[in-house]
Amino acid sequence: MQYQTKLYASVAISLILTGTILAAPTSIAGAILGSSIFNVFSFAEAATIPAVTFQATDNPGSWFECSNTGKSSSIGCVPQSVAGTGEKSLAVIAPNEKIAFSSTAQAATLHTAVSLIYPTGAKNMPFDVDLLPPSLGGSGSPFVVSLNDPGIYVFFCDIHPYMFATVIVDDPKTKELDLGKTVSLPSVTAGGINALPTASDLALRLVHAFFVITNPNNWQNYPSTGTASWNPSYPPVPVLAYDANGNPVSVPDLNAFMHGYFGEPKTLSAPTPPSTPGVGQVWVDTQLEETAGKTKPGTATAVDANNFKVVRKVALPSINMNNPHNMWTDRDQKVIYQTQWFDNRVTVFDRTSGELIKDVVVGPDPAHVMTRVNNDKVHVSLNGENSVVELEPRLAAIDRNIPLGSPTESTHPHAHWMSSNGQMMVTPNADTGDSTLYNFPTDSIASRTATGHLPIATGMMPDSSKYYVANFLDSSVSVIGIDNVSGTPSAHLIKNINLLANYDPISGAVTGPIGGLPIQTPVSPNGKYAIGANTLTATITVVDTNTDKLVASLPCDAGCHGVQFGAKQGGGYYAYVSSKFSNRMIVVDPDPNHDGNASDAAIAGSILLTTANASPQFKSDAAITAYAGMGGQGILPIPLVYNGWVQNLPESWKEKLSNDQLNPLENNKNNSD
Ligand SMILES: [Cu+2]
Repeated sequence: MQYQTKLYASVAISLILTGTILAAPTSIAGAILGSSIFNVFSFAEAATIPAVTFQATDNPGSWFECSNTGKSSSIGCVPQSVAGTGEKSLAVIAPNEKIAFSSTAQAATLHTAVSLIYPTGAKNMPFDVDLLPPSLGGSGSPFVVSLNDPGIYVFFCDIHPYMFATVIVDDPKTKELDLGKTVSLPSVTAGGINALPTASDLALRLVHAFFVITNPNNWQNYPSTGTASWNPSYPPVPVLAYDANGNPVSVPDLNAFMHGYFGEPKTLSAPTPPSTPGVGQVWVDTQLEETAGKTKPGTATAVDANNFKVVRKVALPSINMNNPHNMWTDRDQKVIYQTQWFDNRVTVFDRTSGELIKDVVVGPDPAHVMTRVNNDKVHVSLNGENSVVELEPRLAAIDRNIPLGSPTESTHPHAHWMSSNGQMMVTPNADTGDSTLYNFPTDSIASRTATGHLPIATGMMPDSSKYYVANFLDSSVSVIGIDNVSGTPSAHLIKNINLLANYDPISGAVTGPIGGLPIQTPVSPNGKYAIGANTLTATITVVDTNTDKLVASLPCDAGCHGVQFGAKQGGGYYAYVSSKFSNRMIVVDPDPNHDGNASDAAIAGSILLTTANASPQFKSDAAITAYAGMGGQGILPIPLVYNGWVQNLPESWKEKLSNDQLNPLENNKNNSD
């Protein structure tokens, strides 16, 4: 009963608060209300044995690992010989059989099971349930749901939105595997899609993304010299889909079809670093890299920005560091704050020696971390909860939990941003579809602004006049204005930028820059442009902050995820971009001709994140055992060059920066005069 109560409460609250019912087309609101609130999963159903169970894990790729737990009259978990070696999150069952989601094995924190894609009108869809492990008080009983209608279903964790499981409910009457006629994606593009043909470009891109994400053998492994082939594998099985006119499209061999459609195999060339160096270091969380001495994945990798060589990897085997996701540093740039996203801890280690200073339990799914410029306190978002935790510098003590909504809500904040004067914080509330503006001088919520579905990351202007929120499931960016920045602030929505306006989801035609499933979107320190990483389209988007228009997109890698700005030697900035399912980091020069306009943004180079690119001084606290250089997520260039932080740097760092880098806001003012 707990699941249901929680589900209905959270759905109802989110709809009321965000105005989703009013904003969404009637059909989608109807679908949400009709299925999620009123179609109760009965206890009779829950009591019967599921054909397959997806267990939440911390393991790269197989985050929802399939096991056969009943007798399916179809295939059940698709064996590796068919699914592709490494693919463990795919099942085929017969109509009216059940599946389950469980979190009783190794998961250390809260995950969720949410229906993302399902046959239009399918019974029991959509749903959104919490999977709390017994170690955190979970009941231990799985969530069971009956899949009655043939077609393709994709489920995910909406805290870690690349934990995927796919189930095909196969109609025994056809000789192929049935993807169904159309699928609902209530919120994958702005406005939602309620009847996407299964033989459409968007459906194929999503199928492609699933097989790349969930199978580590399908990740992009760049070589250190020469070229390598990227050849993702798909099940070589016959499938039946339907085009936009409702006509059946029979594909005799999915593997051959996908290779033809996406032009695979592709050639990956050895990364070539930028010709102009950066300043200092660039840290990147290689969150999926596995090492000796611990059971959990993830390292933090440091790159020397002078020569773009890997100088350190920090795995912290002594604390079994679990999925390190995002980092920040202190005023002196001496320590690294490190969140453990699949756990409940935040950690601080010495930036120079890599040695652990402290490991602190803060709460479920710590996602992002930033400091406040006025007091150097540390702020960590609890992605599985409702608050941002404030800690003393170096994590010396936990000061308080800052609530982002009412006590009955679960806002699930992911990547917050702090204002350059240290007085405000903005959060993307993934579960309530809005953004909280918090005012520190009064210690209160100044306002909440509705965004799109699953807002995941924020980035703020250097003068705090407005901020950007990436809406993951809508493929849009909300631009939110802040009034009265220095007094009692309040926020209002300026506009939503549709990142897929230049894309036809049926034909796949692309007529301009695009971004699908956006994640991080920081604003440049001089306030000229916001650079976004987009995981579905594998593109880097450039938004001009003058016009708030999408002006360019550049190619990225599979699972394009993190962006941060660092100083370019001699002036200007680099945007460093990480990708989860690639072993390299891309370096973007957002404004090569220094005219303040980023429509000519270009890729300056890329950096291999494995020890094949190590400097002679390379050090590590553990040997890499698998997925070398993979999992790029949080990025942290040292020194911090954002307005507010750059002024607090020690002299030894300041002297490495140019005048415009030291005074980003002044420079901004001059340029716009
Ligand atoms: Cu999760």
